[in-house]
Amino acid sequence: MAKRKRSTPISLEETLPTFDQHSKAEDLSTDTAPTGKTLTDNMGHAVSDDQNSLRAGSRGPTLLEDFFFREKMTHFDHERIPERIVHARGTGAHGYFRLDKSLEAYTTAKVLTEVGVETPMFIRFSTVAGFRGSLDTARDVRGFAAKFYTKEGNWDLVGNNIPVFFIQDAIKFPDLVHAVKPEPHNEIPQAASAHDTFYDFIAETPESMHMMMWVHSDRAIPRSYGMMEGFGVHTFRLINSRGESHFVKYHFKPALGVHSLVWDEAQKIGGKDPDFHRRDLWETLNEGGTLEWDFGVQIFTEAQADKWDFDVLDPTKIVPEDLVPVQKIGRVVLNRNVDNFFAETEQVAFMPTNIVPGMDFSNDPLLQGRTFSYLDTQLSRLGSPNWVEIPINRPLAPVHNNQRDGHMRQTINPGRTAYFPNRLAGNLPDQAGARGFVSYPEQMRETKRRARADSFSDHYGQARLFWNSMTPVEKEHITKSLAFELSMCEVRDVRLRMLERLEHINELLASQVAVALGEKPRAAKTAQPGGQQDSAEETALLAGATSPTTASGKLQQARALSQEVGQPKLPKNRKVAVLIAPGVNVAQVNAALDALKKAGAKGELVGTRLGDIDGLNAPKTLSNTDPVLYDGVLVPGGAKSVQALVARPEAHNFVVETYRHAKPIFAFAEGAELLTASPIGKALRNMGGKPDAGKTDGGKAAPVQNLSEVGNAASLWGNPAAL
Ligand code: HDD
Repeated sequence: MAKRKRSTPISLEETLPTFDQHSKAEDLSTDTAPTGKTLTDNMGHAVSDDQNSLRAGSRGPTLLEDFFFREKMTHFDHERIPERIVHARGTGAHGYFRLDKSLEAYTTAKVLTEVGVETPMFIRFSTVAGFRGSLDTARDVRGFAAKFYTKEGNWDLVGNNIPVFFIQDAIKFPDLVHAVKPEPHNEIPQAASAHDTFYDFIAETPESMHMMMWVHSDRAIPRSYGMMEGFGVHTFRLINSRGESHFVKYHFKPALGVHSLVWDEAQKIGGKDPDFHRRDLWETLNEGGTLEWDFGVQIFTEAQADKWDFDVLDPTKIVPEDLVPVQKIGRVVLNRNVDNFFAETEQVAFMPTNIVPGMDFSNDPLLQGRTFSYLDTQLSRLGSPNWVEIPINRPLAPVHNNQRDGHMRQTINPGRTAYFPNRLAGNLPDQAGARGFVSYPEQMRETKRRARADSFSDHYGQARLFWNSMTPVEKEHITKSLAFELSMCEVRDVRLRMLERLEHINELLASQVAVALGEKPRAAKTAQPGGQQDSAEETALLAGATSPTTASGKLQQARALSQEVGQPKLPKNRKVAVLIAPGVNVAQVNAALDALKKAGAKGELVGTRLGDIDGLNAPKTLSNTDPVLYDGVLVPGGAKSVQALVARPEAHNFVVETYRHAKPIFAFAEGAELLTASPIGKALRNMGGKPDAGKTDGGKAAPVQNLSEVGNAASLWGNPAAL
């Protein structure tokens, strides 16, 4: 696309010269700083010496007239902007949305009706509670904020990887955030909800119980951003050309399926590589890979919604996919890293109010409050109403209006009229009328009051649905997570009040958590500390193709909620550590790396030392990386190499930790000796050398030509049955 001359009037109807997935990249390129050979200051003066300030004599004081020094220092002093009050820690990437199926029956929005068009996108992923420099793998909700640069202006879907929220009304948001952030007197703990103020608030806020189930599930510790779902959370509206309204919920379904870390891994990764998710995204895109999601919608009418026993305006509720299936309508692909983190990822600003004609809000009271908060926050974060001109934020659609001036205004608006109506400029720019954004003319006959609808009062039904829909392993993880977080609360009363809440969801869950907290079991059922017992009807889920329902038709379980059921388990974007030392069987290593690559996975050489080992290049060593950073480990043959590995405790640790976290271990030829020499050797021998549910090849030497099985064995990834 040619460089846009922003001062030339362009009518709304005029189509953009070209519009495809690259349009935003081309737009951003108009602001990319040229790389020159001569160092200059910001006014273009060539700098003679950037290493010595101007002094009175070589040992005297620095002179005030040193404008090079002052400019450089002043700029540096002002390089930071306030971090986001929530979602401060995050990272983002560019990509596009391709529509495959038109929603013309429901909306006039071009982004959802023009099949085949590739709309440029920017997505920022984040954690909620931690500061900007905190770790990626905290137990937390992940922000999933998507900006679509559509022909009709920007559309932001500012969602999360969890489809419900903690609270029902935006007026409670400051309380929620104050409670979960580090406590104000000592600013502890960082990026963790495991503390008293959070659970004090939650225990007094029963509407948060459904969300509690999700944040204690494995969803809150994703393996990567490309292995988590995204949700618009709220019910929104779509409006078609006849002016009819339908409700809609938006979904992003990851092509790789939903997969998670286990808590032990997540905690260790936090120390070993706090940038774990950020690095995964960066490396994948840098190596030419992509992160992809199916984009889907649940569409339903107000009349349908009126019949359900929950309120679709209540953001603590999902619309189960068994009631309204998700129709996949297109593909979201992330394929390009940013050029500059601050300019793009830090300055990107999302607003739920960025919607296009053919869309509208619902009366969800959380969404209603959000329509105020985001513009307000951008003003304080980015410092001026002209933040909309920042390259990453400005739309591809032309902008022309009478807004002027303010801090850091970039646009040069020619002419003398900056008001409407005007006869001097022919009343331009003119209003679009029905062609522009028109709010849905909903009939309102309510009495003004501060109150919550009765239909918002069931706080436990869907929390139970979630719990009932979990597999035994998933239930065990939720139980352990609750036990962990509540055990970190110092005030016993906070723990006891939370146990009372849990009792409303499931007595066994409450009892098991109680026992772990040193309290009496909450109910008649016997609690097994650390264990999980369930009644038959609670675990009946896995077999059937559809979710079982109760006789009354109410959902007892919903298959889509479990991440162990029906998710694709693919080797793509997985990373395997290949342990090598001098004397390694190079042919085996190369064959293994090839096989992994063919399967879409990546092998990373981890050497006993850095760099060259028998002509192979190890970018990592046993000491500068860790098994928790990989999805599996592979030990190739080569007697000398394996001997050297057996002599290194870190190599044993690779085998043991990978085994503990139920990730695949592959050993070829002599490589099996590391397995048998390691502390898991005994376990392997006890198994009679038989494969342990595919975790190892049982210590048997696997011929090189069978390495393609690396790809097949990778189907094990996604098995959450770890510690
Ligand atoms: Fe929010 C940021 C998602 C409720 C107020 N929110 C923010 C981001 C995401 C969400 C993903 C990060 C955007 C980025 O990457 O820049 N927020 C949600 C979801 C919610 C939600 C899915 C419930 C369904 N948020 C919510 C409420 C309020 C806010 C009820 C206040 C009324 N959120 C904000 C904010 C932030 C924000 C303070 C901080 C930074 C920003 O907006 O740009 O305005």
